[in-house]
Amino acid sequence: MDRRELLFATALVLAGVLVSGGLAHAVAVPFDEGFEATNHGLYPSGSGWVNLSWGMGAYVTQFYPPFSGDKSFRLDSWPMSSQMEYVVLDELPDQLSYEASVCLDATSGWEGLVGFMDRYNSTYPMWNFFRVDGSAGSISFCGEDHVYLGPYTRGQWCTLRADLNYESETAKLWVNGVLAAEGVQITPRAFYYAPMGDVVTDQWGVTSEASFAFSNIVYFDELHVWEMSSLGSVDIDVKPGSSTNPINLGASGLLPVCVFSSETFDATQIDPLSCDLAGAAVALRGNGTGRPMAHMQDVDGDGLLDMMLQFSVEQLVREELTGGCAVLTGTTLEGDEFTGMDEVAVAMRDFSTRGRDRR
Ligand SMILES: [Ca+2]
Ligand SMILES: [Ca+2]
Ligand SMILES: [Ca+2]
Repeated sequence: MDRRELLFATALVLAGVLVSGGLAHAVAVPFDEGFEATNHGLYPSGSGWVNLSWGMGAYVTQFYPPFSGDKSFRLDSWPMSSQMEYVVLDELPDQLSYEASVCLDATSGWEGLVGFMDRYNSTYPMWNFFRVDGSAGSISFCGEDHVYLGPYTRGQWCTLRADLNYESETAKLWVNGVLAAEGVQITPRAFYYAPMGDVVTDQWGVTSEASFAFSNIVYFDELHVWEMSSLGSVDIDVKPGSSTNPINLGASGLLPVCVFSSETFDATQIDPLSCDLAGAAVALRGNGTGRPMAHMQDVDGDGLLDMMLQFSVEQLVREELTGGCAVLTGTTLEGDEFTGMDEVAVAMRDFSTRGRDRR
C-alpha cells in the first residue's frame, strides 16, 4: 500500500465511523464563524463543525494572534493524516461565495486548504479550493483550472474569497480584497467520479494537509459562506450631502444620486440609460440631444471617479419607495448588472392628482 492508498483507506475508515455515528446537521447559508463563542482548547462543535479526518488536533486557540477577535481555529495534522473539518451546507445556490482567513504557523505551517469536500477521497479530497503553500510561498486555486494567485509568506494572515457561479461554472477569486483571477473554470456542484460514484460537494471546510514528514499547523478565522445575488451590490448616495434624503413626490425637479466606485466596481462604466431608480429613468438633457443627465465626479474624495445621475422626481413611483428605501438597478456598458440602495424620507405635500391615482 503506498501513501496515497493508505490515506484513502484511512479516510474510508474514519468516514465510516462518522456515517455510522449519524449524519451531521446542515448549517444554513449564510454561514459565519469567527470562533469567538468557543472556549480556548475546545472543538467548535456548537456551530455545526464535523471532523472528517483526524490528524493531531483541531481546537479553538487564544495562543496565536488571530485574524479577528481573540480566537482562531487551529488544525494540526500528522504526517500521514490530514486534519480536516467541515460543515454541511443546507443548500448550494447558483451563485455561492465563500471567504476564509488563513495563516500557516510561522515555523510549523506547511499547507492549508479551504473549499469543498466529500466524504471519500485520497490525497486532496477537496474541490474548488484554495491552497496556501508555505514551502512554495504561493496561493493557488484548484477547480477544473488550477491557477496561481499570488505569493504567500508563512506567519501572515491572508483572506481568500471565491465567488462561484455554478451556472456558468466559473469563479472570480480574490486575495486580500483584490481581484486575483476571473473566469476560472470550476467543478460542478454534483458530478460522477468513478472511484466515488455520485459526488455532491455540499460539505465546505478547512484542512491542514498531511503531505509532509512532520506535523503541519494552520490557523483559520472569519469563515463565511453566502449566496451571491446575480446583481452586484454597489454603494449609492441619494442626494449627496444630505443624510436624511427627503423627496417631495408632489414637486417636480431632479433627484441627484451618486453611484460610488470601489476597488471592485468602476462606476464610470455605468450605462446611464440602463438605470432605474424607483421606476424613474435618468433624466435627459433638454437640448434635444437625448443624452442622459449623468457626469463623472469624485464625490467621496477617494481618488476614484464616481457617477452622478439625475432622476426626474415626477417619474418616481411612490409604491416603490414605501419602506423608506430607494433601489437603483442598472447595467454597465459591458452588460454587468448591479444594484444599490439608500434610505429616503418621502413627503407628499401635494395630494391632488398624483396621490389619489396611485392609491
Ligand atoms: Ca476570531
Ligand atoms: Ca444622501
Ligand atoms: Ca470616489
